Amino acid sequence: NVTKEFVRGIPKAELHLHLEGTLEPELKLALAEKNKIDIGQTTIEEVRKSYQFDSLPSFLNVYYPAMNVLQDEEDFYQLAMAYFEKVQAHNVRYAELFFDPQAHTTRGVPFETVINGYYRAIQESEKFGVQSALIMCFLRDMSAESAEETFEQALPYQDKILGIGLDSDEKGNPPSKFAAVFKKAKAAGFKITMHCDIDQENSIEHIRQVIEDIQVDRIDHGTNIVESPALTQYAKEHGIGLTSCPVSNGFVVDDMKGKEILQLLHEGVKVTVNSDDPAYFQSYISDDYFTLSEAYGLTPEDIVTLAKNSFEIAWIPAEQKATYL
Ligand code: ES4
Ligand code: ZN
Repeated sequence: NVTKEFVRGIPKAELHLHLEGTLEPELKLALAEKNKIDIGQTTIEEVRKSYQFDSLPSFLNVYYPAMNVLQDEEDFYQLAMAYFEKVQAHNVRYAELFFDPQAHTTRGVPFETVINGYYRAIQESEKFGVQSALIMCFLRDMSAESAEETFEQALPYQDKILGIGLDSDEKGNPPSKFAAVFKKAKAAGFKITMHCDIDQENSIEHIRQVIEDIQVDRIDHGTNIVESPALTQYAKEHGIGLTSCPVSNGFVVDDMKGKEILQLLHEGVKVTVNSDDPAYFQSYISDDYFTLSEAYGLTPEDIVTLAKNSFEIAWIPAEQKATYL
């Protein structure tokens, strides 16, 4: 049977994690003090109490303002290093990490401050037994023009960015809104992924767009794909991975979507388990595996397949995958 120790012990890759979502209350308060930013709370308990959300918009309303405490390169470096230090115990061997440059550039923090801080940390992650890479996300509730500007800002740093993604509020912001900039990103050699959040309006149409029109390499969340046997079959045949986040799902839609995750897993679709925003959902990756397992009765084989999938759909060369599998 599946124990916490068993789940922790399995080597795994984390493929759906927002670096800004790793900001623990302790670091938030320390950076607020250092940078003289009033965040409205002064104790850990107060910060924790402010973490009340039952939907994506209510989560994002806590999430973005908190980022004000991130000001200089060292702050971004510290944030990412704290994550690597923490997930050592979870046996994370490889991590592809999202970051949101627009959440910082729009409040006056230069792009280079963000990328230099994060990149320095990922270069040092090996110290904690983790290899890592960065995925830059566009905020889909901002304009396509803003995404284009951000893409231009990223080009001089292309060697430091493995892939490009799309996150934030999906309502009214379909993948097609960003088709042009993702076409450019693909042509420039970036890997491509997009969030297709749980139970969105037009969920299946959004999933169809990312697969057929944008031709993504992966889909973040995307478990509504089970509603379309044709798209499910396509994802299976083409090895398009899904990065699901059960505990996060539980917060934003009150359903971990374990039934869908297991269905996809057993059909042979490369679905994975990830933590999304671990500081906010108080669940690091092994906890996500374990919580899902307890709620849906996963077998040890299910856990092993999920972990294997995480390396299989990672954006690393086949020779390197072989060393993890
Ligand atoms: C996010 Cl849970 C979630 N959904 C969409 N965008 C996000 N960015 C960070 N967490
Ligand atoms: Zn996410």
